[in-house]
Amino acid sequence: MLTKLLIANRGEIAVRIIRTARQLGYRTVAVHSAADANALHVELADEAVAIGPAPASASYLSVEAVLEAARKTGADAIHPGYGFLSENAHFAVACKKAGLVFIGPPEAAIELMGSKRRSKIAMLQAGVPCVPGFEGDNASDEELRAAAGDIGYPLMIKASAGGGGRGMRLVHDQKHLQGEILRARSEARNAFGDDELILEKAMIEPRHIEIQVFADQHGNAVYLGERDCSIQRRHQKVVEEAPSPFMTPELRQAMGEAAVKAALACRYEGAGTVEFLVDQDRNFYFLEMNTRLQVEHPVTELVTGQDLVAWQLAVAEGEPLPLSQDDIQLTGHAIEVRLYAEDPTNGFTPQTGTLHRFVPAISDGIRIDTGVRSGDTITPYYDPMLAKVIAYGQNRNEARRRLLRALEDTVIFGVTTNRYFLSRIIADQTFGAGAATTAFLDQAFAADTSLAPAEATMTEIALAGAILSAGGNSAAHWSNSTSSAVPLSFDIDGTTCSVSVNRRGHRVEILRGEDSRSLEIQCLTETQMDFVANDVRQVCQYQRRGNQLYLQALGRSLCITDLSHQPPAASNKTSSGRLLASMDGGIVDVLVTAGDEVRRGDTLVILEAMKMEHPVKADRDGQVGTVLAARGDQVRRHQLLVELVGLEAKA
Ligand code: MV4
Repeated sequence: MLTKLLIANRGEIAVRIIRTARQLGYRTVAVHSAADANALHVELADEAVAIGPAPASASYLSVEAVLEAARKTGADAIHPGYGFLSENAHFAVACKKAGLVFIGPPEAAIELMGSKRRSKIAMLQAGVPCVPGFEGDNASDEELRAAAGDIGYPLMIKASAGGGGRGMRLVHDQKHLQGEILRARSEARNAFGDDELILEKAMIEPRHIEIQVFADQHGNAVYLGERDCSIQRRHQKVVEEAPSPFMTPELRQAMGEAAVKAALACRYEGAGTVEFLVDQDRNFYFLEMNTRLQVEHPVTELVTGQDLVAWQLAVAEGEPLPLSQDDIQLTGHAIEVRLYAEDPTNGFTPQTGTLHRFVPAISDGIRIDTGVRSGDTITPYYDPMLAKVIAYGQNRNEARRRLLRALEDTVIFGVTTNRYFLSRIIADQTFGAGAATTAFLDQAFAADTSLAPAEATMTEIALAGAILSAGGNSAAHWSNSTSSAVPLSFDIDGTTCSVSVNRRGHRVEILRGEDSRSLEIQCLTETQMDFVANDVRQVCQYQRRGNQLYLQALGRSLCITDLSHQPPAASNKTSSGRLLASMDGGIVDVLVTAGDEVRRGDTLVILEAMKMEHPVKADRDGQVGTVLAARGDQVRRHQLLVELVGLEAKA
């Protein structure tokens, strides 16, 4: 019986594996690079071992460092997750040599499926339909040219050692063949150290549908339905769903049985995914087999009700598969999107920075697998995936609706993400009709309007103006008295705005040139504003950090920089050290006691008035002398609440 599992991975998949392992009673060991010392997966594991510096090559990809961590902690099994060492046959062998159970298939299966040429030959022998092509052993340019004549055009040149779209070139006609062969060869040599090439008939606008298979150590193998992964960007899957909207029960059975044949043909054990291309006439062709648990496995878990990591551990323990083929039922629909720290408006470049606030929108039918939390630094060392947002529904539209809402409601402040791009895909009509093929993003998706939101609307500008004009200490500004117009200028996602803000009690009017908007502020806390605009009550989330305002409203996330150079509250006024109630109200909370050291800007007391919370902040550094307020007190305007001592208060 295995008792201690080392997870040789990071981020959301490490967190996810630890979650199941703990539920099943395993002790867990995390490994981490120097950059991940405070990462969530490290905190959740029972033990954690630093295995090297930030670069993956010196940490998560270091076989020696991972095995040393297993030895040090007495782990008896290693789960590789996906990526990193998960499909490295040498690593699987090294684990076994070290007396460790590798949670994955036998190295022979990893080895075979790592070669497009050899795996295709094995599949053809097993009776699995493959894309028509040529798989000569280390074929020369001449042999490839001769074979191309038989295949016809367009055709695909693929690196045998490639995968996931790497080392693949589409050739439209004979004229370009030789040049593309030379380029494919050198690309393969550089990327994989192996320049063997195969040829395939190119399928036009196929769907990418993959079958989840599982096999145990007793010769059993089953399929657990399919996942449609046709929406890809440069061979990166963007949206995955189960079941496929293109599937029929007959096709599912035929593809499932072919996938099981593939698994049995290579004496597979554990979780595997057989990828197929499916044409418009529902003919399907073997593409490749992934010998790991895939990123997108949660959609299968949701429609089958099975925990695939639990299955992996059961199979590794030598147990038979938990279910027979007849026991496996598909219910409902699940759709997953990958939330990335990348900027769709700038070539999807990876983004780094501090995730000031990250609040996943967990709700009915929503699962969010993440390895990050508020305050984390997003570094440039690893895949910039922040989370997978997976929605489940009784049908596809319910899943779609829930996913859209979850995307809009997830609070993300501090790092640019592809959230808006994702929500445009899920809202798109072609996607909604289940008609997206692998050509969708390139052809059917209006990139210009979908990569980034349009310019900030006047309502968003008004929200920003209302919050910024509340100033650092909103209490000092939200007075009942009529105040003069407050001029503000700020940058809102690249647009510079100059506005004037008129406040009268709850009501705020924001003027920008000829444009104006009125809002009624219903409730204002440090993180949320409830407001009424055009008689419609709404809510926005926000966070102020210095002159930055992060604002999330109406499903959009905005970053505003206050350019007003307003003198910070109380910076140039004499600081009395006597903190008064700015209006009649009730004391919600007192956060300090006599003797506490405080800094200027620290919130000492929360006052509630006009259904708004108003933090009463220290107007200078000092020590709390007397606290004259207590939670629940009703206080009058200008009543003394707290008196600071220490630094010489100016007269
Ligand atoms: C193909 C293909 C069409 N014809 N092979 C291989 C790796 C996988 N990620 C994509 N692969 C494809 N192989 C033949 N013979 C179409 C794909 C394909 C694809 C190709 C280009 C752009 C996006 C794509 C998305 C899914 C599948």
